[in-house]
Amino acid sequence: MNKKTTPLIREAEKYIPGGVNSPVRAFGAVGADPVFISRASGSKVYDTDGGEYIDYVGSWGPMILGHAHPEIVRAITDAAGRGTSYGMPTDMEIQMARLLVEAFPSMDMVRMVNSGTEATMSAIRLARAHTKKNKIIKFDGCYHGHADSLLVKAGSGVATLGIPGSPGVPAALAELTITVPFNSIDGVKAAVDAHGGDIACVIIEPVPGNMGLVLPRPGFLEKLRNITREKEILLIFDEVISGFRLTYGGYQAVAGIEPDLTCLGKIIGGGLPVGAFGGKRHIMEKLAPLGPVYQAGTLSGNPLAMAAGIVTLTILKQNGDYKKLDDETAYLSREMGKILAGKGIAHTINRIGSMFTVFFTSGEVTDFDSAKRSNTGAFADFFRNMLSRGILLPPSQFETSFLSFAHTGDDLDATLNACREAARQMT
Ligand code: HOZ
Repeated sequence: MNKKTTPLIREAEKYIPGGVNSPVRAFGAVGADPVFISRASGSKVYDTDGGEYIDYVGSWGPMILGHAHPEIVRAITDAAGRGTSYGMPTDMEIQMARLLVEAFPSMDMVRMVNSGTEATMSAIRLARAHTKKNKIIKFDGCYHGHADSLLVKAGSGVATLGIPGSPGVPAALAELTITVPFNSIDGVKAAVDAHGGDIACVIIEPVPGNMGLVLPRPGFLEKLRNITREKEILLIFDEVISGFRLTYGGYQAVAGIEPDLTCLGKIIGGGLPVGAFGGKRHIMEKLAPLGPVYQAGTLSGNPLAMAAGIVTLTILKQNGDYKKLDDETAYLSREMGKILAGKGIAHTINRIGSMFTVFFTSGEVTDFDSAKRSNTGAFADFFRNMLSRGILLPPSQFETSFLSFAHTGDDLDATLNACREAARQMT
């Protein structure tokens, strides 16, 4: 680990709670001080001491084209020269909306916001207004940002820090959030039976990436769609992570399912703050100014974010070789598995496309409970060993690693060499 980061975190702690502006960055769960980044390029990030790391965080998902992609940098620079914010509509917002609607057949209309949290929070308000019902169902370990209703049994930083319940969220509000184990259709049926006609929506990450990576069992999402349709409950897919990550468009296309509302973020902003939610016209038309459901934002549709997002989506649409990314990630995770197995280290690797998580348990990981059975001490040990060898993984067992189009064969070889040494150290 580099020398300058320790003083920087101590300095940051004087002014910023925990020294970080988002808890998962604090490295607390892996027993290390955070790496402070000074720049990034392609597959690499560089710390303030000049240390170089092959990056599998990818800003928690957005950087699918790699860092500082020249066309994105140019688009942002050009946009900035024309002004950084107008608080008025632009033609770029039309281009972005058209790209999203064309990529998601379930969406006729889309509203841009500034983060995934805003997208999910707004989609839930819209679902409640549309159905005139109050309760929502979410899944244990799924994370949909930090809006009050969505922190109940949440993944990501909430899981990493082991925060019980949701202090600061009024009980009366938390009681409206019903939680169910991921992959449990019986759990969904029981919740729907118990709460009768008052469930407005079910919100789900179709491919959860915030309890580590967990995959939906075959048939689970279809059954969820059938139940929600039958009971007139809106189905919201949170594709903030999975959108444009596994294919051009959403995982919903891969699964062959049309949710009622979709939430997006991360990749669609090419690394700038962005979010979006959309769905069928008759639902979206309930939003102000057409309808009574209020939702707004001074920076929504910001020209820099639109410029970066449009270029990112255009490159992905024209040249996004998702099959190559899938093959490379399959190779990396398979070889990592062989190395860990060779040293007798209990592990399970979940992977889909360019997303993967190494869990330190020999059992299957299919939901939050099984994810929590992973040996987080072993993960921390592995993380620190990899970091000291120039490999930056997400600093929590309950997150997902991402490959980008910028990762090279040499990067993968270097990662496997580091993994070999880490595994040797761990045994
Ligand atoms: N959803 C991201 C992690 N899984 C957000 C990162 C953060 O909380 O800073």
